[in-house]
Amino acid sequence: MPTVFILNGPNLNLLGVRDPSIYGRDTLADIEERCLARAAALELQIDFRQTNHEGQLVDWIQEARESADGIILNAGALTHTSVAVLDALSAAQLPVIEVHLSNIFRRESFRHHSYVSLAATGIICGLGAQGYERALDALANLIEQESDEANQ
Ligand code: CA2
Repeated sequence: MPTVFILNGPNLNLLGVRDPSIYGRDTLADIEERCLARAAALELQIDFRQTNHEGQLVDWIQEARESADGIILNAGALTHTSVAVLDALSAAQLPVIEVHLSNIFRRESFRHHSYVSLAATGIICGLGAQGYERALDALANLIEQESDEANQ
């Protein structure tokens, strides 16, 4: 079964605890459960992780290069600051879906720029927890397309 790494960056462990008007009421554990159910339906295996540390995120993206078929990434605030995360994603040479719970374009202007987008295949933002499920749908298609092309 193809494997998808679902990686979450700084402060996403606080979901459901504060700011429900921006990020919704789901905790990160709730989002993981929704992803597990959707992945089972799509016949994908997922590895769902969260870290508050930039270097750890870079290490996991490097690991994905070896062990995964695609990446779903909500890099949290590192989205707007981290060239290191961008470089790791570029090196991974995998399909990447960038996810944000909130619509970053309706928020402060510093959230309008994303380094992650420069290496992302696609972006989903503003749909709350549902965005992770839609990202799995998109990755399932991309992974299937890649395997069809490899078998031609
Ligand atoms: O909308 C998103 O998913 C974000 O990636 C969330 C990040 C933010 O820095 C990005 O601009 C957009 C923040 C995650 C922090 O989540 C919290 C949850 C509850 C309470 C405080 C922070």
